[in-house]
Amino acid sequence: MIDDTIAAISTPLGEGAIGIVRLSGPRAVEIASKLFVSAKKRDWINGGSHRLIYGHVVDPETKEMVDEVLLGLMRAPHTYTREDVVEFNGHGGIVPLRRILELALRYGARLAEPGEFTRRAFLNGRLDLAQAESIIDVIRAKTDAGLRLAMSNLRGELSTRVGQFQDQLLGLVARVEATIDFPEEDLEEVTREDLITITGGVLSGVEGLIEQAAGGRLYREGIRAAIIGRPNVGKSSLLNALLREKRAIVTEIPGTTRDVIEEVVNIRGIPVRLMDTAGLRATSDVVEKMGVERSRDALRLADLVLLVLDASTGLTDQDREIIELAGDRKGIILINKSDIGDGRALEREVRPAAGDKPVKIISVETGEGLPDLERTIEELVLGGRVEAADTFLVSNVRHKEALEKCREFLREAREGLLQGRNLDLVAIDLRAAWEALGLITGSTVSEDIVERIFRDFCIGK
Ligand SMILES: Nc1nc2c(ncn2[C@@H]2O[C@H](COP(=O)(O)OP(=O)(O)OP(=O)(O)O)[C@@H](O)[C@H]2O)c(=O)[nH]1
Ligand SMILES: [Mg+2]
Repeated sequence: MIDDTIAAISTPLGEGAIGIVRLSGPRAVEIASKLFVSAKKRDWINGGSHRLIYGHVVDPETKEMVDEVLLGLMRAPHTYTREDVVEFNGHGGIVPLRRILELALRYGARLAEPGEFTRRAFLNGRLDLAQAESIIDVIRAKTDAGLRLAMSNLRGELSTRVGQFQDQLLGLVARVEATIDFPEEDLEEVTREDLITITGGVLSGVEGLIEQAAGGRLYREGIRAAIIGRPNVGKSSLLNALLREKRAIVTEIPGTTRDVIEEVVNIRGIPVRLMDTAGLRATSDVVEKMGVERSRDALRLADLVLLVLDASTGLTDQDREIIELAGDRKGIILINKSDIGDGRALEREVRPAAGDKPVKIISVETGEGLPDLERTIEELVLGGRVEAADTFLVSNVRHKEALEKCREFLREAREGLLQGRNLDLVAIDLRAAWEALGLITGSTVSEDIVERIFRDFCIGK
């Protein structure tokens, strides 16, 4: 039983229209009642729950009015933490919020640790671990698709699936153990077939989730893409076009970009960290030389390479060198400036050197080929399987590892059943598979893992 009351500033520190100090725990209302004076001197404490009451925070010792607030009163159990929660909605400035927090601490609250509110929601059974983790993903979502994915996990869709697998496994364990207990009724052929089928069913379900994990991670974390090419081919123009903003300087002078410019763009729901780089060429200019070095670093860091060529100048030796430099990295060759050059001719010329990189003809100037480029990026990073973001249930490495662990035990169990291995051993593997799944929802997770997960949260969440 949790018996202390925690408090924290739950909004970002800085100037804002409002700021919130949140309290949760058995003494939340009592502590708030010492600091808060309702404007109409109402008996708000004994009134209904889930209300906003207008009034002031007053220092009980000095009688100084600290801030004008709306007090949100939410009584257990229908609250974020399932405990009594009080929120002071004050003016969003560091000083008034700190003062309210200090008063709450003075009258009996303890400063909350990072993620402690959410942790209480977990400990009190309002959320399972996967749902609690998805709250960070909601906060950190970079695109609408990423948000949809996080929200589907918050609603518990992954947990439901995992829970179904766990139920099936428990059923299996029960059947296997029943057979162990009554060895004289040796396992019949039909029953063994049955067990193999069910184990195989859970195994393929788990494998399905693992397969999708890469896609889920993409929507959550995104990828890095480097735009490379020789000077003046239109790299910065491409960054601006994908960003829909004039971020990088564009001129007709080769060597305009001297440094790596990074921006996150939303490409069909996938957050892509685009790096516009200095044009690659041999140069004696010191600054440009350093820029070229950084371009090479960006290329090394990138998950995806966008290699830009210029249709109006044709393929040069420099272009060939750059194509070689990109090697067999995942990427797309873009033939730009098709509005003033023969894109098709250059395409024919470059194909033999392109390897398995798709070659696309575009014009940043007219916008030709850009929607198609975005689709190609999506297909390439999703490995050709383009699906809606919320069909990817697994986006978290920890969940993926738990599923992989489960898969190993299930394979072992199925092997055991197929080879007629001792059922005691099969039962051990099935139990271990069940436990691995519990790491996701938190039903079998150890205290220090829980600790580590919530440490990642912000204070006040
Ligand atoms: N006609 C035409 N001009 C383009 C196109 N894309 C870019 N340009 C022009 O090409 C010139 C160079 O564009 P940038 O985007 O600065 O080229 P860059 O590759 O970033 O060049 P560096 O930074 O010097 O390496 C500018 O004058 C652009 O307006 C295109 O599709 N068609
Ligand atoms: Mg540039």
